[in-house]
Amino acid sequence: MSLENIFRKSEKYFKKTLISGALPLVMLLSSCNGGSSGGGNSGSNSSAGNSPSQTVQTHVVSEGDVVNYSSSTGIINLSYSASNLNQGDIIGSGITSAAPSGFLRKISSMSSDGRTAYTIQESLEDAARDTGKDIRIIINSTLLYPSAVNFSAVKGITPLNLGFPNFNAGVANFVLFDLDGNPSTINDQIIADGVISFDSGFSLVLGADKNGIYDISFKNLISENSSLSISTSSSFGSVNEKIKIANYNIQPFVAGYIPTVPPIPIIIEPQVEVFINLVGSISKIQTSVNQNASLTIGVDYNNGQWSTNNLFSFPKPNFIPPTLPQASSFKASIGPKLNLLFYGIAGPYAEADGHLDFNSNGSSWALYGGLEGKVGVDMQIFKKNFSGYSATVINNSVLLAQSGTSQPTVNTVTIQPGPNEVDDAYVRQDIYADGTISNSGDGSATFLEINQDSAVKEETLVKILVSSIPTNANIISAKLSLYGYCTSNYNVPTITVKSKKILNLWNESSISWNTKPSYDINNSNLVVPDSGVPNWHEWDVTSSVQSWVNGETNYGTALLTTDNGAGCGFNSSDHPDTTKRPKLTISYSQ
Ligand SMILES: [Ca+2]
Ligand SMILES: [Ca+2]
Repeated sequence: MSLENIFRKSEKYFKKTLISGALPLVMLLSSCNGGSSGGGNSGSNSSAGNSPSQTVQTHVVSEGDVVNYSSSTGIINLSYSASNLNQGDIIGSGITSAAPSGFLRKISSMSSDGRTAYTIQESLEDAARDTGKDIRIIINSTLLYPSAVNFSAVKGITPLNLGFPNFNAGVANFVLFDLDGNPSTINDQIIADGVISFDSGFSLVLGADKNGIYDISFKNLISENSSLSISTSSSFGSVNEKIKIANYNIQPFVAGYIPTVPPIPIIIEPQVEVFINLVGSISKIQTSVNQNASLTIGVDYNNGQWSTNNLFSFPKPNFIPPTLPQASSFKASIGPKLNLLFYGIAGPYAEADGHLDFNSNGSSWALYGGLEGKVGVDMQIFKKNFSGYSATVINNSVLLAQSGTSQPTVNTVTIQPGPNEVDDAYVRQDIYADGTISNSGDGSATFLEINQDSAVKEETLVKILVSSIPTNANIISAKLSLYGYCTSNYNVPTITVKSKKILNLWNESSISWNTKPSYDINNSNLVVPDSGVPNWHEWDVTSSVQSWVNGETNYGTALLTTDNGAGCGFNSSDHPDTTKRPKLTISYSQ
């Protein structure tokens, strides 16, 4: 039988026990041997399967059995008096309201009334040895779709997308360091601005048998786009700040089972943290680096040996050369860290940072863009009293600019064409009560519309030519701006409007819903407040504009929403107010 089938079967069994959890709580393991309680390990001849190697009793609690569980004290308060729980038994829990991350514990003693279990953490290695069962986990993060994500962040950090595994957060005027600690005096601050978006996928294989943990293989696949700008008007001595700017908690899930009867669920909880790190001495400076990278970093443990692996692509970053470079030497980085928690306890982790390094002695200077990937495993949940492992598996740096060489100048242009130089239109589909559908499009309207509900769907398409940008330009940033507003039928505070690169030809005079072109799957999201007040809204289209400048045909950008009940209206290039027509603002160097 395949592992998957084993898991599936176990899962069914587990669900059954949860549902029947109304009966007295604990499922007692009526394993072959009965409990030779407290007995030593029967190391002899205990091949996995039907051999009576088990020396401890195992129990799985269901929802309602546990009133309270503390992972720090190990105290489990039960809702009933348990006569069948004894010192040395293993007690496990799936995801319940009292133990949202589950648990895997060994009972050190019971209260006399049988309602309180005092426990210690059971490692997976101990569990395999104690139960005589082989433990095998094979998981891939694609199994997690769709999974709820809880987001929290410090002030200045805005979530632009919360969906797993595509994370996106904006950094706006974020105070990295404040010399006197007083936020109202701002000339002693180091300010960070930028955006970080990334995908974080992972895979994990773990094996343990009666001889212990024999195999761990953990991989984190990351594709990351970060832009980090540092500015300060003061000089600072030594600074060393590592700030967690955002935290994404992804719902715990059952990753497998210890195949006892009943099976003990193994609960994993992915957590993604985003850090900004600043180390060094800083004088008055303003500089920024924008980089894309995709990387896979992994760590393996086999037969007692650790090894790492990596694969990465790191094109030369875009940057804004430093202004005011005085004597300083610092490294600023931003990046996500993925932690896999087992029963809420740290296990494997991986961290990928994009960084900018600046070194100056006052007379000469150099700016670098870099990528660093670190991976490691905290071992306590796998193997007790065994030290963990960590390694830097990628450390790559590219010289971007230095003094003495001609500095690229940054040009910023705004392209805001009239109706004859731009294609902009919206497409519409109406679904009537009798089931008939009509498709339409309007390329001469003064308002571009977006709508998403069961009766009316509308999407906006805008194509502004970028032929005025030189073909060798390094696009530092490109923003598509539209003037207008969004509202929702459901009184939600915000509406997410996605921008997507259009992939094939269309024409504003003939387009309709059923002839609309296809779009790229990637998008840049903008959270627009639910408001009837018109304003400028900007979508980041840097990567689209860079590819158009590099020679790809420019078919424009589509704007749409998937928020049900939401609608938007923006001025088109046909709008009489020439100052509030769609525009592209592009900063580039050569
Ligand atoms: Ca201050
Ligand atoms: Ca038009």
